Amino acid sequence: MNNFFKTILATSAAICLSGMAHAADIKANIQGMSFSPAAITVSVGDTVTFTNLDGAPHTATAADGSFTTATLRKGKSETITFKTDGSFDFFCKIHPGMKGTIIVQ
Ligand SMILES: [Cu+2]
Repeated sequence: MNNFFKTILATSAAICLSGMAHAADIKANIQGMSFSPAAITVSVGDTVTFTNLDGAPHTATAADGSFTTATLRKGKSETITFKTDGSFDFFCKIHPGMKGTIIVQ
């Protein structure tokens, strides 16, 4: 790699880091047929990574349709980015009794 591309890469990384400074990734497990935690508060721009620890497949799907994970099998994760504020109820499409709420502020 020549120095020109090294400079471009370093600059890109710096811009990326400064832009991401306040974004957090919140971990949410799906375990024992429930979301843990079931109530999650994040800031606009944050991500939530859902990881299914159950043998049963699950999704995390917004009641208003604004987001959904794929069907997550055991050990699989998916990360959702929250770009708008509000309160978002979510559930598992396969087990609709599993519920949670994400508050984006
Ligand atoms: Cu489920």
